[in-house]
Amino acid sequence: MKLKGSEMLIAALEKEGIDTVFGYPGGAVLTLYDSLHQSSLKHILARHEQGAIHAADGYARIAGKPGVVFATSGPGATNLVTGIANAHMDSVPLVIITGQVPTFLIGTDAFQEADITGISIPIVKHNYLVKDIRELPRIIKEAFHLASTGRPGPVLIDLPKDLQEQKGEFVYPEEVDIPGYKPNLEGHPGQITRAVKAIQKARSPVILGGGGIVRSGANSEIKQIAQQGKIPVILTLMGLGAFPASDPLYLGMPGMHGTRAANYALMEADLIIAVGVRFDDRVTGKLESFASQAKVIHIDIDPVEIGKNIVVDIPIVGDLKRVTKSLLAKLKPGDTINWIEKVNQWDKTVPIKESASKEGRIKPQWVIKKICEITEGKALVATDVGQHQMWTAQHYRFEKPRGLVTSGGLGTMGFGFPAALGVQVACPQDTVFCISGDGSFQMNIQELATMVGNRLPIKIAIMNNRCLGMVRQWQELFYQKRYSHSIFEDPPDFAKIADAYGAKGMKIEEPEEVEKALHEALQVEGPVVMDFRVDPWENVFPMVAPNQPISKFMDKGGGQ
Ligand SMILES: Cc1ncc(C[n+]2csc(CCOP(=O)(O)OP(=O)(O)O)c2C)c(N)n1
Repeated sequence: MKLKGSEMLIAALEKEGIDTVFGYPGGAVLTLYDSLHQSSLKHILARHEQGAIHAADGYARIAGKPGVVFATSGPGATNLVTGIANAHMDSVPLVIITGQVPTFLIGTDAFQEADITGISIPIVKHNYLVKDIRELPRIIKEAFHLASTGRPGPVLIDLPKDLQEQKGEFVYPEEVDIPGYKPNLEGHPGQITRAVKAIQKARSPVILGGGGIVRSGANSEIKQIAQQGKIPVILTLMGLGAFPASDPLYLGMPGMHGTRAANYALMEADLIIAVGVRFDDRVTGKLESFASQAKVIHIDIDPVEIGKNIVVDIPIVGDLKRVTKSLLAKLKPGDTINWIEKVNQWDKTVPIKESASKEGRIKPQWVIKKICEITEGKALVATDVGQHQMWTAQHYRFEKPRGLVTSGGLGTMGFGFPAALGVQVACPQDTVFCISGDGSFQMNIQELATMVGNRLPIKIAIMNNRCLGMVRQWQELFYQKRYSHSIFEDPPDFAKIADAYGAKGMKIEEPEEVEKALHEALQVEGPVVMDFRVDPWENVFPMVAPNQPISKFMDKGGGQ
């Protein structure tokens, strides 16, 4: 069958089971957009390419399949860069299609030409500049395979305008054959036996789980290992929900804003079973002091992660679900009674004592706790980046995987709201909350139009502290309260902005209004923007200063 390049692309997406794409048109993708007319694909028009890619990212994290993005050449493509890096850092499968200037103009500084394959090299799993129409079907097939297998990640296809027009034979390959790319799935049996022996021998083991558990769907295996071996579980930000927060074996999140139980347990453990984590500096604190007494078993699909930051005793490269299944088959209950008694004496949660500050201002942590209570923890939550993100991690109790969508590795302000759009598109029946800050929300506020236009009934809760809270906190703690450009002098009225876009806006200023407002927002069928005027001086505690041992907490009291 002879098809134009743009038609091939659409046909291939349909063959890959894609039903939704996120994007923004322009000169170099006019032909591609024209071909959408004859397709069954749903296209969500964002208001900025960054919004489109974060939405695709949120969609992919929740749907568990690749998100697809279209953008034009030049500024369209460069507007995607933050979103590509964000997906790369958090191992999110994306297939990104950018238009490029016609092949005969490439390299001439043509109008809207940007070398996006060059620019994106360090932040993609792979990228392609298509030069021959005969290669297009194979390239698309490979792109989907690469994005979604092994360690997932973003793959970019740059498709020149003339190739979108050019006709070629379309036969979509059934299989891929990429020399040098064969992710190891099973895990070495000898290493698995060694791991089982080490677990059996350990007296104070912990499981440190991350986003890899969610990506590979290994949560039930991890739960069985924990329960069978009587091993406490610690989850990083990316792993939250991969083990139920209500389980007595759960110790909380580790690291800079982790619980005492999680950090002390890591520092005193004799064995760390690290599953789908990458030992980020926000987790380890000062590396030389991190878990110095522990042997480490590290299971990950990506061999590059093993031994990258810490010395590993038993490395296992493989798909977590498969490896943990094999491990389980051999595991017997361990002797950890004394250890469990010990970890149970440490704080596993971050307590919240009051709903309001002395001045009667709303406490943001309390709002987040109420969102969790009122939705019975069942809402899907997307956050932005800053204090509100850490408070969400601490106070929303995630019971299931894929309940939290947050920018972990890159820490991208402006991610949360567009990501929530993608989450709601993937799960139209679910209640979706976007918990944002007044700084982050203003970074992609234009997506209010996308939300309203697509009738996405997202409930946005802005923890409005009239400042860049996390920056202000660091200036307070580490720069002797010299607040340099972190306080907003003239904050906008978010309720009025919501109203202007056609969403319901609410301003909540008194602590006693919080619960009523949340109930009211949940009664509204459409989208709601809740502007919670919270205490601007609230800090995220517990806290470990950067590059300090994670047992060295800054606060003395154990909570706010
Ligand atoms: C794109 C981007 N720019 C800058 C930063 C640095 N940064 C981290 S947290 C933060 C403040 C976030 O403020 P806000 O969204 O209001 O949330 P809050 O901390 O007040 O809860 C800043 C500026 C970032 N993470 N991302």
